[in-house]
Order: sequence, then C-alpha cells, then structure tokens
Amino acid sequence: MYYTDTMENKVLYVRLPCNPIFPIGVVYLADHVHKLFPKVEQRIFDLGAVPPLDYRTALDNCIDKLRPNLLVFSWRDIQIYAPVGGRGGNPLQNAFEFYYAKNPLIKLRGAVGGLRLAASYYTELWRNIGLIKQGLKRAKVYRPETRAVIGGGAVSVFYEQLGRSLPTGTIVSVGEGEVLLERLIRGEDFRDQRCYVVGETSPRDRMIHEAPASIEKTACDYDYINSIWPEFVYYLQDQDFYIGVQTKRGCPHNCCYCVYTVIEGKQVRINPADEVVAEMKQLYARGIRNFWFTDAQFIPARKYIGDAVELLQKILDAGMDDIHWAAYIRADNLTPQLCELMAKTGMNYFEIGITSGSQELVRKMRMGYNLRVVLENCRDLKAAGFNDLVSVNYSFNVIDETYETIRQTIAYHRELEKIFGADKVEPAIFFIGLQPHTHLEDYALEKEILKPGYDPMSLMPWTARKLLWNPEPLGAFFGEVCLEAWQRNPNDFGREVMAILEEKLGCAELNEALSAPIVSEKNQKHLARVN
Ligand code: B12
Ligand code: SF4
Repeated sequence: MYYTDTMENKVLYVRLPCNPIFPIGVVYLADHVHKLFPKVEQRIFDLGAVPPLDYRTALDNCIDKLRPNLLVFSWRDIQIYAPVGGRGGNPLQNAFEFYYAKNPLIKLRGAVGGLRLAASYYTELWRNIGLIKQGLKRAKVYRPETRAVIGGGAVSVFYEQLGRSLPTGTIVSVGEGEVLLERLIRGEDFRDQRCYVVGETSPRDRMIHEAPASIEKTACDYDYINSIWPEFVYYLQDQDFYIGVQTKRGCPHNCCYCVYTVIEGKQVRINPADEVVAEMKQLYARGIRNFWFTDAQFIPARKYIGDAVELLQKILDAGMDDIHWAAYIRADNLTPQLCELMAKTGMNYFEIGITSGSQELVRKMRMGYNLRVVLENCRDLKAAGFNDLVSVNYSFNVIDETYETIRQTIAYHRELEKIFGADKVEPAIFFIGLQPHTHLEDYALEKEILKPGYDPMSLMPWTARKLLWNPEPLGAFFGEVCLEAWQRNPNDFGREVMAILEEKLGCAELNEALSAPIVSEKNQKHLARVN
C-alpha cells in the first residue's frame, strides 16, 4: 500500500457540479483528514462554483497544480423530481403533462419537456462520470498509483448502479466517508467499510443497511479549510445563503419511503454542542448569519430534546443573537422551552415532513408521528413568537389514499394555517420519488408494481412513471388536479392544489383527521412483510 502520512500524499476533493449548496460533505472530510494527518497536502475543488463550459479545463488545471495521488469525488444529487424548477425545467410538471394531460397539445408539451429533461439528466450523469474518468487519467500521468474514490448523497442512494460506469479500481462509498479515507491514507485494509471496488469486488448484500462507524465530531477548522479552498469566499458573499452545519447524524425512524435513516443509520450520534457552537462562531466571524442544520432530523425523537435545548442555549450564550437558521424538524418532539429557544435563536424556516394530514395514513406509512401532538407543539411555537415560514411536505397517494383521507389532509392543513397564518404555511406537494433500499421499494416489488432488477436511475417514461410514485386508482385524479393547479397559478402550486382538492372533495372534520381507527389485520399486512 502506498498511502502514508508523509508529504508524498496529496488529496484532491472534487465536488462534482451541483446547484450552489454549500459542499459541507467535502469540507468535513478534509477537516477530518487534516486533524489526523496534518502533513497530507489537500485541496478542495468545487465544480459547483465553476461555469459549466470551464469544468474540464478547470479540473485539469487543478490536477496539474496539485498532482494528487488520491482523488475524492463527491456527488451530491441525481434525482430531480420535485415541485420546483429543476435544472432542466419543472420535472414534476413535465412528467404530469405527459402522463395525464387530456389536451394533446399539453401532452405534447409534456413529452417535449420530458425529453429535454431526460436529455439534461443523462447529460449530467455522463458528464459527471466523464469528469471522474478525465480526472483520474490526468492524475495518473503524474502519479500512476492514483486512486479515485467516490461518495456523497447521490452515490449513497445509487451506489449499486453507478459502479457499472466507473473506471476499474474506483472505490464506491456509501454514507459517511471519514473512516474510509483514514484507512486509505494509512494504507490499511478498508473493505469492511461500506464500499466496494469497481471491477474487483461487488457491493455486499444490504451493504447500505450496515451501521456507519461512530466518530466523535469536533468543530471544523475553517482557517484550515480556507487555506486549501480559496473559492470558499464565494459562499460568503451572498447574504441569503444558508451554510450547512451538522449537529448530529442518524435517524431512528422507519418512514416507508425514506432512505436517510439507512444512509445515516438508525443510531443517533450527537455532535457535542460546544463543538457545533465553536464551528458556527468561526463562520459567524466571517459574516455568516444563515445556517442550515443539515441533520436528517434536527430533533429525531423526544429523548434528543435536551440536546437541542443545550445547543440552542449555547448559541445564545455565545452571543450569536442575530442569526437565522433552518432545518428539518419533527414537530412532534417539541416542548414549550424548546419552542421559545427556537424562536429566540432565529429559526426562520423549517420543514415538517408529515406527508399526510390523516393520522391513519401517517400510521400506515410508519411515520411515527402523532398529528395531534404536532398541532399542539405548533401552537406552542407560535405562542413563543415564531412568525416565519413553515414548509409542510405532503406527498399524496403514497399508500391507501382515499377521497376521505384527502379531505382529512385538507382539514389538517387548514388548522396549521389557523395557527401560523395562511401566508406562512407553505404546502410543499411532493410526489415521492421511489428510492432503492426503502420499505416502499419492497412494497412495490411485492405488489409487482416494479420488477426485480428494475433500474432506479432510469428516466425512461415507462420506469419513471412508476418511480414517480402516483399509483392508480387515484393517480390520474391527482395528475389532473396538479395540471389544473399549474394552469391556474404556477407560482403558488401547493396552495392551489389544496384549493382545488377542497373545491372538489370538501374538507373533513379535524377530529376525523386526528383519529386513526385501530389497525385491521388487512392493513397491518401492508408493510409488515418488508422488514
Ligand atoms: C440537508 C439536506 C438538504 C438541504 C440542504 C441545506 C444546505 N444548505 O446544506 C435542502 C433542504 C436545501 C436540500 C435540498 C435538496 N436535496 Co437534499 N438532503 C439533505 C440531507 C438530509 C443531508 C445532506 C447533508 O448536508 N448532510 C451532511 C453532510 C456532512 O453530509 P454529506 O454531504 O452527505 O457528506 C458525507 C457523506 O456523504 C460522505 N461523502 C460525501 N462526499 C464523499 C466523497 C467520498 C469519496 C466519500 C468516501 C464520502 C463522501 O462523507 C461526508 C461526511 O460524512 C440529505 C439526506 C442525507 N441524510 O444524507 C439530502 C440529499 C443529499 N438531498 C437530496 C436531494 C435530491 C435534494 C434536492 C435536489 C431535492 C429536490 N429535488 O429539490 C434539493 C436540491 C439540492 C440542490 N443541490 O439544489 C438527495 C440526493 C440524492 C438523490 N436522490 O439524488 C439526498 C441524499 C436525499 C435523498 N435520499 O434523496 N437537501
Ligand atoms: S423522520 Fe425523516 S429522516 Fe427519519 S426516517 Fe422519517 S422521513 Fe426519514
């Protein structure tokens, strides 16, 4: 093995092209490696901050300068279904126009949009794979022993598929990469990590379900990061930008469509509050006032309320009283004290992923939420002075949706509007993009909606239609509702969907939404066999 902690080792972190989201993953990896191997020379190169036409030249230049022998490629996202304008247009709208429009012209527009989108999707995939190949080839000119290792959110989800297109010898990694890099640099065997080597080993069965190694996270050293990443300032210029800070890893829940709990593992690992605050203070000193706590869930369960309280109190004690922050929040895990601290520390946006306003469905989807408690906690949050934006993520038609459960979701949403104000509650209508290694995937295979061996990365219309989860009998109904919403008010899609659903179906009594009938044997079977 050739990696040791000497001046000879040079690591280049390449964040593959991505919308401008702070590349916290590579920042943490570089920080971790530096703390263990201070002599190893490193450089972060963020293609997210480079114009597309310059990608190839900029990468070559960077490699020529550093001459690395370890290339760490970080790939953040691949999947693009969302009710927002993506890089190639609005993917959800295109897909729905193509699948559900009755007007042939709109259908055609959807088909053209879909083609454009598929073209941009595959172009991005091939381009990123091309960049990996190009980088490796270039680095080998100087150091023939150079290895490429790839990881990041997109790789964690699609690790089985991506390996097929990568150069032999590339290490494909799932989940956090700190220990893997440590092993590589020490020249130690790394094959027990969640990874495989293209052309040499295959991913172990259920590899993604293996628990990640526990590491004690310390505050990232941003002086060091700045020294190996001159373009860091790019992210400091925009005052609206939310810089990522991780406060914990892991989520203990089991929501049927979610892969976060698998990528990060079910074991919640808290980063010490003092370290998180020390990290934030460095960013604060550089002018950052907006933070995104990038945890899968900021408060994963009631037993972590104390940790959230400690962190927020320490943020206040540190004098950072003019910041804003955002996060994914399980609003069933709040107390009045925590609500007060959230408002005081400047939380100005949060996302609640309840998925449905029907307790019955929430239970069937294994979300573990008590919707009544969520409402009570939201009232506490409002009373504590929270007066900003809440995004409530709804995904209709995941499982066993009926007109009645839709009416219940409307009732629930209207109640949230009463609490926060209609202008403050943004219904974010997602259709679940089915992901591998989730209970929903098992369910789809079991129900023969998907065939074993299907390609979860395919954007071919016949596969995409199934992956963009909106099954019949209600699929066409939702398709038409969404099309009408885009037509009526494309700029306020979520609220428009809610309004149309209410016009068509009416609104249930809130109590009906909050009470879930005792689970029948038939319902229990739904997802029970997919553990
Ligand atoms: C927080 C978050 C967000 C926040 C980000 C806020 C911010 N300012 O940072 C918000 C809500 C804005 C967001 C948005 C989106 N997100 Co998001 N997000 C996450 C989440 C929960 C955590 C990401 C994170 O920062 N983690 C903390 C850092 C430290 O971890 P990390 O970057 O993953 O890096 C670690 C490892 O991946 C690994 N690693 C990283 N690179 C490398 C490289 C090598 C070689 C190795 C060995 C290891 C390695 O080591 C790192 C340190 O441990 C993940 C799910 C998850 N639990 O991972 C999804 C996730 C990254 N998002 C995803 C997506 C799709 C999106 C969207 C594109 C959704 C959409 N369609 O609109 C958008 C847009 C993003 C964009 N680029 O514009 C996907 C990406 C995969 C995919 N399906 O394509 C994920 C994985 C969720 C999922 N399962 O689908 N997201
Ligand atoms: S609570 Fe959130 S992160 Fe955890 S499993 Fe459910 S959807 Fe995933």
